[in-house]
Parts: sequence; structure tokens; C-alpha cells
Amino acid sequence: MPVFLTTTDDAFETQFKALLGAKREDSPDVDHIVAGIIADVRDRGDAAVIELTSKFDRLDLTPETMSFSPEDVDRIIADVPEAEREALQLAADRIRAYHERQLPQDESWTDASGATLGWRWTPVSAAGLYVPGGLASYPSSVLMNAIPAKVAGVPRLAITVPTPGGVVNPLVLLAARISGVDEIYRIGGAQAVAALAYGTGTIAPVDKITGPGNAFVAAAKRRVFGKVGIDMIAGPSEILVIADGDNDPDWIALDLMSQAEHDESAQSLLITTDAAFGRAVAEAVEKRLETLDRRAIAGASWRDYGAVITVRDLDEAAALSNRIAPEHLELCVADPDALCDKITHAGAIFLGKWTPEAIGDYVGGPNHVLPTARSARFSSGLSVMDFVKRTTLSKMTLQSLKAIGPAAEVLAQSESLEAHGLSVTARLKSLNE
Ligand code: HSO
Ligand code: ZN
Repeated sequence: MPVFLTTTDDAFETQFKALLGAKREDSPDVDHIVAGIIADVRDRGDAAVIELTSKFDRLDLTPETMSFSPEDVDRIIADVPEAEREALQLAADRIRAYHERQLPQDESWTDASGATLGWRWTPVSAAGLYVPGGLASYPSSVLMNAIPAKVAGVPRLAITVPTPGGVVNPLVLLAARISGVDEIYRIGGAQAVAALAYGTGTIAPVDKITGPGNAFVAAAKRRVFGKVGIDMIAGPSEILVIADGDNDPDWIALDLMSQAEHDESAQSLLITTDAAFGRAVAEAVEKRLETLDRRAIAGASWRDYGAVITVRDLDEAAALSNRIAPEHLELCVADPDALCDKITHAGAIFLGKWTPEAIGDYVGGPNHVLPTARSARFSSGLSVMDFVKRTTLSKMTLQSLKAIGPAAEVLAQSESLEAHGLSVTARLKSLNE
């Protein structure tokens, strides 16, 4: 059973704080192992990657077999059923269309001094996408990471995916093909992150690494940050549903379970204005937990981190939601747009009862890589912006240098940086000659 809280209870504030502070990630002490792996890959390149892959993935590679050739991919994706091909294609088309609207504009203008100023956006030259193996090897996540990079104009996009015993999910390769990925390597773990960051004989280094992974991958991404850019370090999934009493308890139960089934450390929360409805949802969850394939995972998440919170009204619901800053927020209320206006911190919002969060995981269009663990207070989901950078542009004329240069001379002097000041003075002096 999850916890049941009511805002009218004296103990509410203490209980709610405990819920917010619940530590959902046991990150084991893997950092020293990861540091060793990264140093080894830096020193020995391909040889280290090949040894580590043999050890951890029971797969013997050579520099020649480290990547899937286009023919390998053709062969492996040949048997993917038509329904799955079409679904992935529909998802990819919708994700691309959404992300194309994120492309930022270059700017240029001439100000009152006569200076022309602006900025220009350019993509990173190469990006690396980590795709987990095993249970969390999601083709949808390949689309969500690769498509924004390609929309941003990244010319070289490499994927690493561990293939324990040589086994790979064909849909991962198909998603990579549909997204226009350029290189696919059969490696994983910290060694894959190190190979992408520092390069090996076979793998050219990239400038930005994105994608989810286990504790080793997360630790490796933290360690290579600075040498390359990284995306956020994603924690376990979260969903908060705000629902009034006018909903089908079973629909809401399934929405809560859709994130609970990701991970035993996932968190599913319900905030409702109707206590009886909250109890009905909890009952519906128990019923569903009797049969769901992933009932062990979903059940553990719901029991350990789930909660049903009864509030006086939707204003109170919005205020609590903003304190939680959830990764996913569903608004299952009569006027979701009005409630949406009151939400300031959330990774992604799903409005109205016809919008289950799972639509956003697959086919809605927005990205499903989103800020977790309350980081929606200060960050956003993955976007085209993660694969571009901004260069500023300044062009002075004779008049503009005359107008603003003297202030630079004064400031340079006050900072005791003589050459700075003289670089302006020399030019201004030439005008008087
Ligand atoms: N909900 C997950 C993403 C995902 N769901 C992938 C299904 N597949 C991110 O929080
Ligand atoms: Zn999901």
C-alpha cells in the first residue's frame, strides 16, 4: 500500500516533506572502478575496450567487428514486423516535426552607437548516444536522443549499445536507421562512454554524450564532463497525476503503473480533490497489480514510494505539484488549461483525460528524456538546444568605436590591463591623425 495523506491533517507538512525527501537512488560506490576503466581506455584505446567487452559482455570483438556494418543492420532488422516498423516511423515523424520547431534563430542588429551585434547557432560536430542493453534497451529512447541531434544538424552521430553475448534488440537498430545515426558500436558501460569521450583507434571522439544508463554509465558521464558535454543524469521515472473525482479510477491506476513499471525506485503520486476517488484508484491499482507482467517492479515502486494525497481544492494541488516539480504531470480535471496556468515546475505536462503519459513516451512529439528528482525546478527535457551552441558576433565601425571605446579604456585602466586599453587607444588615436 502507498501512503495516504490529507492536507487537513496536522501531520501533513511533516509527511509531505518526508515524501519529497525520499531517497530513491542507492548509487553504489562505483566511482573508483569507473575511474580505472576510463584511464585504461585513455591509455590503451581499442585494446582496453575489447578486453572490457569480453569481460563484461562475454563478447569477443576486433577493431573490425566493433561496429555494426550497414549490411549487419540490414540483416538484423529484416524480420521486424510491419506493425512495429510503421509505429516507429510514425513516432519518428512526429518527434522530428515537434523538434524542428525548436531550432533557434540567428540574430543580428545595429544599435544606436553604430555597432552591429548578434549571435549565430551552430551544431556540435559529433555526438555520441549511449543506449542501454538488456531490460531498459528502449527503441523509443533512441528516437528521442537521435532525432533532436539530427534536427540540430549534427553531422556525425554515433551510438554505443552493449550486446551481451552478441544479442541486440533489432528495434534499437531500426530506430537508429530511421533517425539517421551514422555509426553503431557494440560496446557499453563506462568503457563506451570513455571511448566516445577520448576516442580509440577505431572510434573517433565526440563532443557531446547523451543517453541513459546504469550507475556505471552515469558515473562515467560525470567524469568525462568538461572534456565533452553531457546531458542530464536521469534518475528513476516519476509521474504525478492531479485528478478530480470525475475520472475512471482504472485509467488513473494504469497511468500510475505506467511509470511504476519502469523501476522499483520509480515514483507514482496521485493528488485528488476527492478522498473516495483516491481510495478507488488505490483499489484499482491493487487489482491491476494481480496481473501486470511487471507486477513485481511496479508493486515495489508503488508500495515503497507511491502516495495518494487528498487536497481541499485545485489551487492547493497546484501548489503541492510545484513543490514536487515532477518529471511527468497529468492534469485529469474538468479545465486542465486553467490548472496548467498555475503550474510552474514540471518536466512535461499532459492535459486532460484523453492524454495518458504513455503517449508522450512514444508518439506525442515532445521529448521523453526529462528532468527527474525535482530538477524540473531548474532544468528542461532534452531538446535541439542540447546539440547546438551560440557564438556571439560584434562588428564596430569607426563611429561606434569612438562612441563606446573610451569607456573600455577607462575600465581597462581600472583593471590594470594596459594592453587592453591601448588596443582601443591606438585605433582612436589614428582617427585624430
Ligand atoms: N517514461 C520514460 C521513457 C520511456 N517510457 C521509454 C517508455 N519507454 C522516461 O521517463
Ligand atoms: Zn515510460
